[in-house]
Amino acid sequence: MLEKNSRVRIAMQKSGRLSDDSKKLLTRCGIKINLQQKGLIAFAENMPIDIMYVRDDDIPELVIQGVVDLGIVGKNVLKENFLNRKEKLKKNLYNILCDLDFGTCRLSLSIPLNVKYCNIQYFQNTRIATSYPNLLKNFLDKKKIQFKLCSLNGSVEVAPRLNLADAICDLVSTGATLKENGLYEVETVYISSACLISRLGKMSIFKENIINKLITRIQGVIKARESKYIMLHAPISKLDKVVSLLRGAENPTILKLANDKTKVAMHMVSSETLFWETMEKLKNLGASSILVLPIEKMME
Ligand code: PRT
Ligand code: ZN
Repeated sequence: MLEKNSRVRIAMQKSGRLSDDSKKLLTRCGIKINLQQKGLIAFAENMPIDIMYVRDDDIPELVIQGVVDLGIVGKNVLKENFLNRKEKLKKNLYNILCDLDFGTCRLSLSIPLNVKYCNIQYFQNTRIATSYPNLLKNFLDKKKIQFKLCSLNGSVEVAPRLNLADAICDLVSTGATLKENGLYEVETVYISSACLISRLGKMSIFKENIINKLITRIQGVIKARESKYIMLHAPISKLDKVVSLLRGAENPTILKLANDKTKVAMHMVSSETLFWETMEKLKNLGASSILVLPIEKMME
């Protein structure tokens, strides 16, 4: 029998850098979300899962307070939330269930291009604009650097031009925003990516089973995304060398060719990512008919 509140509630970003990837991940996991629903909560049609669309900064608290069972959020937001707590509240507040393969970025200190940077002492008594005051203070305190905080919620990168600050501490992914604003990175404060967290406290066996199923599927989706199915013909004398070029392909399937006794066909799954370079190296070893295929789903 289904108990009350037996649906697993997941909080994810409503609109922003993590929202598309979060939705895609759940869709890939086979969860059919009714995308027509525009409200705060959407219901999955084929699993007992509800999605709550919120601002990313609210996700840690929603999980900590038990309003939702799971959350998809950047580690930067989690760490900032943690550091913002009073000392006695800095305990284990949620579980990180798995790392996700999106939302990758770094929180960096950047300064104007026309300023020379020697070392961290540069920041002594400077004005630094950021939306991450706690991560910044935590980093600079360890280096015994005093600074003046210029707390901004958005458009941090314009602060030096407006003479509001001498430097900024902001998230960077491609670096294009810094470039456009005449700034360059000099120190990495924190490296981040998205993760799946769960609330503490007892859950029913029913919910635990759904969550475990979801974690297995997420891990399968991530594994499939970083893996490729490779088929090629290789000289029998070079099999070991071929395998050594392909990460994770230690156990290939080997098949005879109809009309060539010097070569065999090899089928394998590999997590090799530098594919053009690797294909050139395979070709140099005498491999031919190289096919690289994406993998739709994977379960070990
Ligand atoms: O409205 P809401 O509060 O939900 O969203 P938000 O505006 O606070 O957050 P959003 O959507 O900008 O970011 C959500 C999360 O995505 C962050 O907490 C990070 O975990 C992750 N993430 C990954 C990023 C970036 N990459 C990123 N590049 N968050 C923000 N940026 C911004 C950065 O602040 C800067 O303005 O993108 C710009 C730099 O990007 P590049 O590519 O030019 O370097
Ligand atoms: Zn936010």
